[in-house]
Amino acid sequence: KTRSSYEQKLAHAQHSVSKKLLETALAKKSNLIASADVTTTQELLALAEKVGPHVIALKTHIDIISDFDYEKTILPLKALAEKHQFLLMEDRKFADIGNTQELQFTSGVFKITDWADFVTSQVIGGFESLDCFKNVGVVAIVGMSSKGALTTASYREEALKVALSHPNVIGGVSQNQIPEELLLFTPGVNLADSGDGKGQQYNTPDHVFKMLHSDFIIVGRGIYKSDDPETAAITYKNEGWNAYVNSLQKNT
Ligand code: UP6
Repeated sequence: KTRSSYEQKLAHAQHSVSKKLLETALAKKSNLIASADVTTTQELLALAEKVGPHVIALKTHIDIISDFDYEKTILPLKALAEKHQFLLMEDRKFADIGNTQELQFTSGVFKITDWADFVTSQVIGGFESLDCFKNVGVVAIVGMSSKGALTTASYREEALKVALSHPNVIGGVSQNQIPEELLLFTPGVNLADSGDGKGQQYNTPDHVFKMLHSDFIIVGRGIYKSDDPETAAITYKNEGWNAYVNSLQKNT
């Protein structure tokens, strides 16, 4: 089975965030999303500055930032995203009824709706639970990378039905192939480790582009825990891009 190129996906993309991601990937020759799982504003901004030129998006877990302050955390982060041309992906993994998700998305201290370009959401709450994410792209959690995850084949099949039919959804997180109409975001990527002793399971960029037809790789500790995060980001960017190009050539 063949995979589509970014150009082909761009030609069919409906959502503005899908287009922006694919255009950024082609412009930067990168399919790398760095996961900024750091716990202070200073570390977050320092990482964004270093890896920004090499990534298409920075993925946050904004609720782990101990000293979160909208003005001091988000405003400079947005400025760095503009400067280095990357998108902001908030990995909130919403998992509630629509009304609660809407409150979690728009209110509280994080006000995710004001700054995220796209967010992750479980689809366990059903189709209408995703209606509130009007001004962003949604990446549906279809399958998880951790050992023993309950995202079985039948769950994934139902999750994909919701993802494919909802206009706010741009793609899915999965460790399996998903339909071409969706962008595939794959976490659990690390060149050095096979796991973390806490259930995480890792694959290489080569594996995920060839076997899963991933579009974008998400790398956390492989980059931010490295002694030199910028060099690590460049390594993952180049590995990811070469793996993508090779996965296209397998078609011919
Ligand atoms: N993530 C996964 N697996 C999933 C979904 N999301 O690892 O199925 C997220 C984690 C973390 C990042 O919440 O932020 O991707 C992976 O980080 P790591 O590379 O340091 O393991």
